[in-house]
Amino acid sequence: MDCIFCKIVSGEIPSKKVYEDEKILAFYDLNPQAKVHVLVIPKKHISCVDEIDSSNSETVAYIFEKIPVIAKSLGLSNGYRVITNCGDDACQSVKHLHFHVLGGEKLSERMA
Ligand code: DGP
Repeated sequence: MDCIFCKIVSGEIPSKKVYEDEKILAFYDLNPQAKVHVLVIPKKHISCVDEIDSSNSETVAYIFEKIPVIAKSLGLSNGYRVITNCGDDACQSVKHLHFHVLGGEKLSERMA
């Protein structure tokens, strides 16, 4: 499958990793939209939120257990935003489920 994030998981494309274990990977976004902007992804390909079901929701729950740990390690003690885009209307550009974790500064009140 021609998926950029699967290639980042395999190491074919380099990334600046902030957390990794057997199930998930977190790395800095190439085009940061906040002082701190990392992406948290499942290693196993899931295309977007639309594809979450009982076969993979455990991994998604695991990601949400790890996001606070990752945020703490990045020093985001004053809060952060978690965003996921799904499909064309949301401008999802990489079709591998990912959660943007944004912080390190006061973010806009607008989300869209
Ligand atoms: P989205 O629009 O929600 O699909 O966000 C995709 C994000 O992925 C976007 O903020 C830029 C980031 N991105 C795309 N290609 C790469 C890459 O090769 N490396 C890294 N680190 N980030 C990437």
